[in-house]
Amino acid sequence: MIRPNHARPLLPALIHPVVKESQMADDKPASRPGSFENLVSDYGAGGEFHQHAGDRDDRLTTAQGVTIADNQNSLRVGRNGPTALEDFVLREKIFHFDHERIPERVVHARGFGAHGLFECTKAIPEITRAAPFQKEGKVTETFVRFSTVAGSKGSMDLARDVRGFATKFYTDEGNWDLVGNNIPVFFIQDAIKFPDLVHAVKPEPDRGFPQAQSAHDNFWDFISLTPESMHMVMWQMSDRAIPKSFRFMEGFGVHTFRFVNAEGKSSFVKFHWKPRLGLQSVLWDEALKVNGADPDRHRRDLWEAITAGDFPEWDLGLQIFDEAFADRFDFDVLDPTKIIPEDLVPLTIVGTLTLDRVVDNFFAETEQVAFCTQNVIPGIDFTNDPLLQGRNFSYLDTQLKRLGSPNFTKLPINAPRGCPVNNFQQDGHMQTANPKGRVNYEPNGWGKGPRAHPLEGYVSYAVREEGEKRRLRPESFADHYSQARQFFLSQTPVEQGHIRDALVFELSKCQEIEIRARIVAHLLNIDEGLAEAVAKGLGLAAMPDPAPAARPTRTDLPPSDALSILKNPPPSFAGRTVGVLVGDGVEAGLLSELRSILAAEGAMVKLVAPRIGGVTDSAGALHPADEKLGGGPSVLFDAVAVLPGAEAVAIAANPAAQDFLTDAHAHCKFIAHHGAEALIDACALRDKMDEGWRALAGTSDIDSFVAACRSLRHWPREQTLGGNPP
Ligand code: HDD
Repeated sequence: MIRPNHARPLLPALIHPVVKESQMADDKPASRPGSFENLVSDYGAGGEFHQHAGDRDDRLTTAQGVTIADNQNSLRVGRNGPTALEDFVLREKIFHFDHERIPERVVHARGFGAHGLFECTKAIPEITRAAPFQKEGKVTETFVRFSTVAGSKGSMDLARDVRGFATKFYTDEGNWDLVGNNIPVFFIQDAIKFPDLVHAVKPEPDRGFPQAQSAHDNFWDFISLTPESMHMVMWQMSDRAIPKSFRFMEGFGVHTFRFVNAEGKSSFVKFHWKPRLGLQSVLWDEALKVNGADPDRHRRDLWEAITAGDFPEWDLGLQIFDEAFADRFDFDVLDPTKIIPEDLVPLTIVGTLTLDRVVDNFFAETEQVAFCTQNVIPGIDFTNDPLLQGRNFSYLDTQLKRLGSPNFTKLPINAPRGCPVNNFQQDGHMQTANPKGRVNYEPNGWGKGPRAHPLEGYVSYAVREEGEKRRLRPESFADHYSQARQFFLSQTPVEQGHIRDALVFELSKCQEIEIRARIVAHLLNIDEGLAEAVAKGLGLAAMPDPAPAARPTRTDLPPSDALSILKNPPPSFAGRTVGVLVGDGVEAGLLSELRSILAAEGAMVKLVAPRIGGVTDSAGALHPADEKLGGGPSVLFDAVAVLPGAEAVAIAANPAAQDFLTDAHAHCKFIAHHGAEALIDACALRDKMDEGWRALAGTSDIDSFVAACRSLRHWPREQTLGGNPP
């Protein structure tokens, strides 16, 4: 229903009262909306300020709704006199500004969120009564927030770090939060160690640095004394910790959860998000450079993809198993430092998540969204994973600190949708509900208000528990090395090399030789070859003894292809971008063919040119540039093409162009070129042009270039580049 009096006001637009008649806005010549004249502050001859008057709905007001006459000058006594304390417009504005900040998240401070939909593609009512999985085609609204863990809100996106992947499902039976990461295991087995882990990775307390980095003494000191972290460390040192963007990474619920069906029967479940675009990471040298060129790389990528209508999708895969499997599995399914290989329990795909809407306001949604692992719905239950049990306490607690009131659940981003919210929780800071009537307790004799519903309400799974109350870690959690080794051995040689290099890099930032040696001592329990290569890379004077292991015998587990990124190449080059370095006179036909073949693949072209205004092609058409040369280095693209046209000589002499090509080569990218001989020579790359380089003459060359790009990088080149010897 449209309320009366809501139409636009009929009053003529008011003219600013202090403006002299001769300076009234109406006297000015009409100017283009958005033009300089309309936007810039304007002073009258007497020094008074005026803005153009607008409709009533456009008027600037105080928080009390009072129209503001002048938003540029505070109320002053005399021409150069003091500011009056009674200036409520000034005071209110500054007061609110002074209180804009809320505490950033203690971990996962830097994040980026988007709205989406989860569609069930395979109903599993026999396994769980959870609402999103009851019917094929059922759609549930979601909000996802991706994040880095260690850095503060303003840190850079390409830190080497775990990524958060938190999903809020607004189901018709309440909100369910799946608060996961892009790595399926965790550093510690018990929540009591979490504050120490986080203190160790965050900037060191005396000096306040390093920011968003694990490469420092405190982190590796803690890790070296926490053998249970070894499996996670292998993942963290792998390319998983430097994803190309959020769109190209997996997500995991990490813990074993319970599903419970309508008959009260329970199964165990692990959650996996599988990106439809496949997995992709950057190289470490790229990460360092991307952080300089575009510290917002990941958030910009997601924003651009969604606003362009290229909605990223993830399939939700479940590993469902019962007590019998749990009993015969080599590890404890309650240990969050362990996976269950997909080869043992394959994924059942039950639905697809599509992120299709960016937020309207970053603070209101991405910052205020409050994920809590304890937010579960009927059909989903916890297990006794000691990390999960501790998380269930921590998240609710932290939201109160962060958002300042127990009423954070009423914020639109946190409020359930599609189901009623009825209870007698009342009052508190920033209460927005205004319940009517006398009844605020239950049970009551007035016959009013909501009552508990034993049949449809949430019922915890009636698991039998017994035992002595003790502080202990079960023996079944004791093997810290077998799965770390399995992960390492499941990687391709290229990926193994990256793990080695990452360890050498990180440990070389530790000033204490003792800490470096302790980590190498652990690596000896994982893979002797890796330990030796890292020791050599660090220049360790002597090989340490292997770290004393809680369980000395390591099991040799079969490698699992699902653990490698490179063994699971993307289905196509869709969603990727080719950076094309162009100059005036670029051959028109070639550029347009390249664009259309890439568009057919679902990929994009971005033009990098000496001038942001663009270049004129051989047919005289102007192509505005997406990036100015120097502002769009090749690290921002998945592959490059160099088509300098008539500007070949000038471009060859340009250091930014040389970096563009040299880096593309060093990062094993596919490189298409036409008329770029001068630049190739300036970079001394002529002798190094391998299969990854493609000369473009006609359409068939472009086809084969795009086909090659599907494998994302020409990895054999890496061996020819030097760097740390294996
Ligand atoms: Fe946590 C935030 C994921 C262990 C305590 N965590 C947070 C976020 C993600 C995770 C994705 C960001 C949510 C958002 O975007 O707002 N955390 C994990 C995973 C863990 C894990 C996958 C291990 C399996 N976390 C963990 C433990 C504790 C916490 C053991 C404490 C005992 N986590 C928090 C927190 C945060 C948080 C302090 C900070 C901000 C927030 O909760 O909302 O409560």
